[in-house]
Amino acid sequence: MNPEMNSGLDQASLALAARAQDHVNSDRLATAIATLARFGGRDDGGVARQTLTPIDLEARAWLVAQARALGCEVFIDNCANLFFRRPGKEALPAVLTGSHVDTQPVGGKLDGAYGVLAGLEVIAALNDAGIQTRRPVEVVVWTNEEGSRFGPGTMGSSAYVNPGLLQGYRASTDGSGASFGDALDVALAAAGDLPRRAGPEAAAAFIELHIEQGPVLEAAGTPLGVVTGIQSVRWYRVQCTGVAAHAGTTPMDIRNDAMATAISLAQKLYAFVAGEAASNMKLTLGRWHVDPNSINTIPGKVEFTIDVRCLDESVLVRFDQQLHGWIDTHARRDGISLECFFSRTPTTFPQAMLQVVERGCVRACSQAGLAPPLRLTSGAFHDAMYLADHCPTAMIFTPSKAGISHNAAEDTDQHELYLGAQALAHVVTELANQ
Ligand code: HGY
Ligand code: MN
Ligand code: MN
Repeated sequence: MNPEMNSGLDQASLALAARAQDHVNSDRLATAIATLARFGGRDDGGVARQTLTPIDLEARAWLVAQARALGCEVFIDNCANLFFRRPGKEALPAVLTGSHVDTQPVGGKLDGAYGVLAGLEVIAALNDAGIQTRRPVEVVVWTNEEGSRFGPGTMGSSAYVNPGLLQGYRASTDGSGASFGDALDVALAAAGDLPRRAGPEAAAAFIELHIEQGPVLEAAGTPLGVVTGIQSVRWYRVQCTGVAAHAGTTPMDIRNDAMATAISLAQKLYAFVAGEAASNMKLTLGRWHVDPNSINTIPGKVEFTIDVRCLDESVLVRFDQQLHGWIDTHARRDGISLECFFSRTPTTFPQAMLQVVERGCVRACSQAGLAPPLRLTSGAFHDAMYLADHCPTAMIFTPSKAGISHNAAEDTDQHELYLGAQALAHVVTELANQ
């Protein structure tokens, strides 16, 4: 953390933090969440708002209007990240908060959106409390965190920290063949006269509020989590090529069945993760393309994706070695191609930031007469994993009902969402007055 931030506990900034926390308004936050959820809202209560789709651009325009109504200056950068800036008394590096508003193809109303809207609620609370912080405060909307339409994930935040990545990201295509670069150019044009931020700026800290998307906090009966870090993640694309042929006339022993090749690999992957139960490794084969995808034609091409996660990076290193070995020794080796297109080592948030987060969470929980916050690691990745390379970074979690996310049923009690925003207000205000 910045040296002056190690100044120990500053009672004045803690008093302001408490005042900001007490001005968070639960109904205003709930209304904002319900309103944003209408952009891509589904009949089942979920949200379909994939990155840089027209509905995402409409949601972004609404957020810009909300930010301006709160008195924020608005900026955009070359990856269409949006920055809602509340000026501070001094032109010091800002305290950043925020998250993403793009969703999975069938997502919920909270994943990402909650962190952005709670950030705007913090600004509203600072306005209501009449607090002008020493440092500027910025709420950020990071582009394409999910990576579902255009892989990899966290494009906006990673390209903010390392602008050299953007050129490669532009070539990424979605299922229709549209490129991220073209979608980005449309988004930048739609942003009109928003001042363009040329590149990354020094930041005092980044703090991201997010739903846990897992079962830990709910099982522990605590409404807030102090996130200590994020597990590692790797994404692969496997392409198996065989020969399309007639399902009824082609003898089994002369087939070059791309699905048989893909399944034989998939079985080895599941066997590996079953053997790694102690490491809590996770494997997901989430997206499959079968060509020609006909009931009575032997698949000529099968492409599937691999998402592996583990807190212990050495497990994913071993997995990678094994995966290459299985492919290199496969009978159909010539028909198999493998591409790793996303890889991030584990993230650990600094102790000094965890203490600031803990102070905000403890006050919110104790004022509500609830259990104190729990420290936990994040199973999901977040934009915070790249901001951690840029400035002192940390996260706050609220529980997810039944641990469900990336699902229309994603939900969290409003009171818990309110407590999370209260904790965020305390953390942001304390950091912005240091
Ligand atoms: O996949 C993830 O971990 C994140 O929710 N996009
Ligand atoms: Mn998210
Ligand atoms: Mn997500």
